[in-house]
Amino acid sequence: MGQLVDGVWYDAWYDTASAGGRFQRSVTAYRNWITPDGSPGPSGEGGFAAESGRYHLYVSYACPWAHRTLIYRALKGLVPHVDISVVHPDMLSDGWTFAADFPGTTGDRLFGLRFLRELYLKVDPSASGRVTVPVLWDTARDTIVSNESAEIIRMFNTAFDGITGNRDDYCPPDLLEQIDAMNERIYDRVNNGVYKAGFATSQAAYDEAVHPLFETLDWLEAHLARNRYLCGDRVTEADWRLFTTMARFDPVYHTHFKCNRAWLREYPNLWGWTRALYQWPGVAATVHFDHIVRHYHYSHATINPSRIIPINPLIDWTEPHGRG
Ligand SMILES: N[C@@H](CCC(=O)N[C@@H](CS)C(=O)NCC(=O)O)C(=O)O
Repeated sequence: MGQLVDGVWYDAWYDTASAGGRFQRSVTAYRNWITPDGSPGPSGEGGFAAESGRYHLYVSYACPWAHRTLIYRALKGLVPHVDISVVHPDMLSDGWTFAADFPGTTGDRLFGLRFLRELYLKVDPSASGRVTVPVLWDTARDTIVSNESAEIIRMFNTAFDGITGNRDDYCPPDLLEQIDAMNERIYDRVNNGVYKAGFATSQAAYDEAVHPLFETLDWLEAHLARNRYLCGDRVTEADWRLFTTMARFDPVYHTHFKCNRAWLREYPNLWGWTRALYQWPGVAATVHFDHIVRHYHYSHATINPSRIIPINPLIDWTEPHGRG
């Protein structure tokens, strides 16, 4: 775990002391968009036209943000068009690496690099900042298109439709406002809320994160009693964004991140909804519990210095979800 400062790698854990024990997620650096014709998207610059085989996605199977992009790659028929490299689940003093001695890892399939940071340094030899997954790489311009999962899934939703013929829309214009509002509520309190609770190094910071997290899970439980999906009767982006956090809840966040007022499986509606999404065609193959459980427990030495990987509850993900 570390970061780049003027092109040099420093091995250091998150600095929470300067913020009263609070974990503060840093701002994403690359914000360009792939579009059907290469015109610029809502941020960044243009020149990234959708083409089969041109883009490469760097992911960790453990990471909930990278997981969103893998789900969209599966749902939108992008598997034959956007190839992937999968990092090793252990994120230690060198950050994410391309070591390939864990099942499912691929090494760096484009350049044979050893460390993910070397990819960032290819774009800017004096780069500063965190080296995160996912990274969407452009093999034509040899640069990073985006390392912001929220935006990668928005572009995957439509940019390649002319190539794949897949017009499934998880962000339909009539629901956009509702989806954005749902995302905002859930990002801060749940997706990032579990991290804020888990990485907190003061009681106050933990309390500030964990109560809103469970208030939101309670609210979601009631909401899903009345609604099949988060924004009504259609699966939307809001569902996929929440799903990757819920899939990790009982195996990791409950115990490792101290989000333990309740288990996900104690919420009948939320747990049924999570299973319904897990059982959605193509999704189960994107979920790799071995990477998930290994990554968090082995990498976060400040939380789990013994690096013991816990036994974990036996969870039946294939149990019928009963949600119609
Ligand atoms: N804003 C980014 C966040 C990605 C992110 O934080 N990824 C984590 C893995 S779960 C990471 O690579 N962390 C490495 C670090 O912070 O040094 C996104 O959603 O794409």
